[in-house]
Amino acid sequence: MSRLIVVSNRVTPPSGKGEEAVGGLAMALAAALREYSGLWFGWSGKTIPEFSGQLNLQRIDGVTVATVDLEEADLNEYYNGYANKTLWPLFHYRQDLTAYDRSFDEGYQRVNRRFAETLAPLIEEGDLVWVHDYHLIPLARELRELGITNRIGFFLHIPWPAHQLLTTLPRHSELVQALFAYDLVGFQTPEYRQAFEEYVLNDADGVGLGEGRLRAFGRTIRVGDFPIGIDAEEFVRLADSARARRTFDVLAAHTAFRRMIVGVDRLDYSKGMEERFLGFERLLAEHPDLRREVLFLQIAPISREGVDAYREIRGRLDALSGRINGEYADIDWNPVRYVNRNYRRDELAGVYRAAKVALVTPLRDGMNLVAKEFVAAQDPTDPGVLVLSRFAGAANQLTSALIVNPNSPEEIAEALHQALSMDLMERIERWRALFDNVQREDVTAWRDAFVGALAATRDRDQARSAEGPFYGEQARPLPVDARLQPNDRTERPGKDQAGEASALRDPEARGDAPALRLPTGAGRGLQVLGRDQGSLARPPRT
Ligand code: ADQ
Repeated sequence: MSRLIVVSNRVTPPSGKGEEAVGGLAMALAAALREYSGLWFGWSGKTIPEFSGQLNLQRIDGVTVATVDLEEADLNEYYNGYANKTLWPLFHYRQDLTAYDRSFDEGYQRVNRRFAETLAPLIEEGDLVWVHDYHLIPLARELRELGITNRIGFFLHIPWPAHQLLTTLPRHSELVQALFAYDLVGFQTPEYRQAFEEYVLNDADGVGLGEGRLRAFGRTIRVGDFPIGIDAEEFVRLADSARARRTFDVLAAHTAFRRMIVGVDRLDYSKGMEERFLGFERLLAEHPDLRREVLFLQIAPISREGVDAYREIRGRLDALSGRINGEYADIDWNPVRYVNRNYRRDELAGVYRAAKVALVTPLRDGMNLVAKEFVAAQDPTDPGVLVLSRFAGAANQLTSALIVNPNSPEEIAEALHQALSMDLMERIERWRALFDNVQREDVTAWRDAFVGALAATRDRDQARSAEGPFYGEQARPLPVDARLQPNDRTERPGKDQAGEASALRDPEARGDAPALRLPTGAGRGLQVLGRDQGSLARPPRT
């Protein structure tokens, strides 16, 4: 079986059994990596004065993790710059917040090149490489230029914008061309895939060859939609855990005789929280009978503090929650409870279960996992109601939710009223349909569909493997040993001479000392670190 190499901006494997702080996506990727004896590569989250290319390797709960530090300029131009000030707002239809700065673009290309140079020596023949998200679009092109001919897939977690919008991006053609260095490009929904196809056909002189194949820039790739899911089974279990029950009890005591509406989002302008607050305010204004009967809990951990737009939305939400509470609060009731903290996943499960309604109303969202987590956490005999934005990717699957236009506080207020008045039979009926989908199209189904499609690309397109500019004379693949320094050729994190992946076996399982038998010099340097649960225990702020 091929090894799997996962590449993402941040690397967040679970740090041990019983750990409930790591997201379902990280769990699913870690499980795949254990299954395929692969490794997970990305940025360490740390900055150093000057980029060294030093690779840090760790073995965390059966997963090999390889990270690299970046320098301050990389953080500003690549992460806070092109990724989060250019691509994120544009792909979420916020052209007003989109910054076009040449240094951001240069930093983005530079970091992708640096990632490629550090990663390339770790890639072996037959490995499948799975690259995640908008931070890393040019990575495959950079790897190809270093002679990597492996199958490389890309999955975009966020929306792909309409082609008219994409053309407002300087050098949009280069960005799309970079995606043609992959073998498979995956989107969350058919709508995003179609938007990509439209760009290729209209703006890149491309052609559709049928069966999800697209040809442009002298290359043929496969495209598909792979809606991401959650680990539904795990979430059901979490909702029944001791900590979830305790959280449920605490909230039940605090909301006695009241019904709780919940919102859980990273603090991000794409999540529609201002409009949501206004929708709740409207509910209170239009239904005086509901005042004191309802309470809106918004949990919104702060994210991307290095970007101005995030500081601004934070200020506006503080003001808005203060205004609503100022207008309607009573000595024993605050209508809005607004908290900026991270919670463990089992605590979140308890929060979801205690809520009668979830307001998931992003203005644009690739998928939105909170909607699915809320569904999985419900009590089947007395489930809450999901109010869901039509612009969340999840709306394609969760059609039995109350679907709203998140730009309209009126629609949000009406849906809230309908949810709060819904009888038990209708709630159960809607919930069953939702849960059926959440369970069926879970994270494992997503992962297997993507990896399966990636593995099949060359089978179906054998002839193509030696074709196109990325496989041309100039980029003839080098044998893997030729890409390593002479003293790097021992103990690579792959198969050893006996053909066994012994270097990848969990040293804890064998009772080995903490030092790992891992490569001695891949990339431009290598640092093998011991197990470090603390630094990886909490989900990172993205
Ligand atoms: P995000 O924009 O981060 O992800 P989302 O899909 O909702 O959005 O995932 C957020 C995750 O963070 C959820 O698992 C949620 O439980 C967790 N979370 C939120 N608030 C938390 C808190 N206070 N404490 C702890 N955990 C919290 C991007 C895209 C999405 C896409 C995902 C996955 O923007 O559209 O669904 O990737 O592809």
